[in-house]
Amino acid sequence: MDKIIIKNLEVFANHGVFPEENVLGQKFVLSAVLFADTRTAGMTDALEYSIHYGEVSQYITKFMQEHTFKLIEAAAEQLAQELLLAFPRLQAIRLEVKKPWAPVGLPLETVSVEITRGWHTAYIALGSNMGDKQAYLDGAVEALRKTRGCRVEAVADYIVTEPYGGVEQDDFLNGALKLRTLLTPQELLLRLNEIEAEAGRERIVHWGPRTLDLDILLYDDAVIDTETLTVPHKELHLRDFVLVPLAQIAPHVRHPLLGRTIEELKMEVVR
Ligand code: A4P
Ligand code: MG
Repeated sequence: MDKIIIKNLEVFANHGVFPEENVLGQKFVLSAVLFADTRTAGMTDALEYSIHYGEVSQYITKFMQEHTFKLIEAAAEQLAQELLLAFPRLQAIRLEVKKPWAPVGLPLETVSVEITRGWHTAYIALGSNMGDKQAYLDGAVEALRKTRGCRVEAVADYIVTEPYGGVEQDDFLNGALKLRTLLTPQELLLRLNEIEAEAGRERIVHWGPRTLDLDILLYDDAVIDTETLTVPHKELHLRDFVLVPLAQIAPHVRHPLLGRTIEELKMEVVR
């Protein structure tokens, strides 16, 4: 992807573990690589299609001066997040915070932290088969919309489906949504679990009735297999109640393990 690069912006600010650092302040030097598509700006010569590096530099300066963190890790993390939220064309950022006057008592040139953060695309399955099912699904969409660092970009039509998995229970209402997120997969799972808990979800019977079930179907092209999280979702390719809504919003997205598109997977399951 294209880059806009800001190198060695000096800011006098008050971050540090020692109380003197928070009072006296010191020099910080920041560099940022802004990842964005600059093609249209390049072809039209119009700033509105790019990111104003002057505004980004002002933003960085103000942010560093208005906050006090103990760690440059925290300064970098929070600043990267704020920039990604504030500048819509910014897809990802590599940010380095250098501290040339770090009180180490040795003749080093600088210490620094460098991080890369950005927007990710996740697809979430929604399901409910208790109470006011539509209200539970709508509530989940709304809760994700309000989550900091999450943007709901598309919501599939809800569909009524017969229960799958052998447990005798009421019909489901199922859906899927596309999310742009700054959260990591684990953070996203925790947030989904919170939203389920707020909907009164109790885990009694595995695969049993639930007010709200939120599963991560895909997260970029990530392949994850840990005790708490499997991505792509283990049964994604087997379930019509997942593939039908997902194919509505992501027909051409490819399953990173099976190499087939969602539309192709759907056609195999729905006959
Ligand atoms: N977990 C692992 N990977 C993921 C992931 N990609 N997304 C872990 C979300 N969670 C993931 O889930 C158990 C654990 O799976 C979580 O703690 C998480 O760490 P759970 O929601 O607590 O329990 P569950 O719902 O009983 O299991 P699960 O696997 O979510 O059930 P399913 O597979 O979603 O099946 N029939 C129809 N027609 N429509 C449905 O929506 N849903 C189910 C539940 C059964 N039959 C259905 C439907
Ligand atoms: Mg679940």
